[in-house]
Amino acid sequence: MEEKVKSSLFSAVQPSGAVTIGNYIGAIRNFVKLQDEYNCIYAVADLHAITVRQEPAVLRRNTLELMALFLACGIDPKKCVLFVQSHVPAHCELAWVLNTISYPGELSRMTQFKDKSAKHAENVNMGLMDYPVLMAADILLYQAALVPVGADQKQHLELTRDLAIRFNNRYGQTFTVPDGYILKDSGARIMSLADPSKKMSKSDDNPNAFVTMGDDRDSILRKFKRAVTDSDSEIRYDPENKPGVSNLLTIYHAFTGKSLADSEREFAGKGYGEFKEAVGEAVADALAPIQAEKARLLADKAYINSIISEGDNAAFRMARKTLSKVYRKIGFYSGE
Ligand code: AQP
Repeated sequence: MEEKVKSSLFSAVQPSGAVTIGNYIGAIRNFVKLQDEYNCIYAVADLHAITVRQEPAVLRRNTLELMALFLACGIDPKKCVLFVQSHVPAHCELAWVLNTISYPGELSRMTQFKDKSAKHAENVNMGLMDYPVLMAADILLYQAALVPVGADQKQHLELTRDLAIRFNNRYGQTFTVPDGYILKDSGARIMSLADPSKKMSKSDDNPNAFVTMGDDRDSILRKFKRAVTDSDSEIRYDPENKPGVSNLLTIYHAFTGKSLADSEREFAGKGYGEFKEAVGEAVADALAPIQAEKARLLADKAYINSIISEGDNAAFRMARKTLSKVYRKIGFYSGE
């Protein structure tokens, strides 16, 4: 029987802080769902993380922790390629080539560049502006047909497509032009608990704005208790008029699997206090086994290092193949 060729899919998470439940709901838990159906390539994006100033020891620790979290959440290294971005030099090499077909105008228009430049006004560096070109290199190196990203990364994916098409038009068919992959029910954009008009971010200055995957039960309950809601008392999913309550309902739905409508019914007539406590309990219950597994894995650093090393090697080979093709197409002398 003819075996169906699986499409390739690439995604990455930055080790730029403690991973939040936003990263989990929007990205990591979907990575797990996709691993049987696609050739999945997942990276810890440390090259991206340094576009914002990082403490070296913390960056190193966050990289290991993120790898352990990927594994604890159920990403299976036998099914996926799991690696550290800076260990595969082709990412920087292809980004350089793509820079020569990218324009400052299109990069300075990116919402994330504008947001992060405003937030890190003391460190508006070229890497921050070039972030989407490196992201394009990440995706195109693996000829990924699909990229599962949260709604916040859509604009960057659009640029990746533009660069792939621009390169292919100039040098002949080289890159697969990727599509965004929005899983049914995964469009969720988790918002800040302190300001539900902003997305939840691991680098938020206010630690009450986010819940990390490593927070203990007491911190989780406390953060949900303080979550901003509204002066009304109805528990109803209505993101426009009730963004705080809707965000909590989305989180409850994501961690319990109960539909939004069932969740609304469950809390009908109940107060915000009781509702927030139930959301906190549901999140703490869901995170407990992941936290225990992560701690178990971190106690065996040699095992995590062996997974990284295998993933690095596999990624290196795949990336090299595309990069060699690119170098040939643009006319770099190979000595042959
Ligand atoms: N709040 C969110 N809701 C849903 N999905 C989210 N993602 C991030 N925040 C949310 C998704 O997580 C993946 C990894 O993101 P990243 O670490 O590469 O960068 P990011 O999008 O910039 O995430 P953060 O938490 O906001 O990091 P910092 O604060 O360092 O910039 C992506 O697929 C993203 O869509």
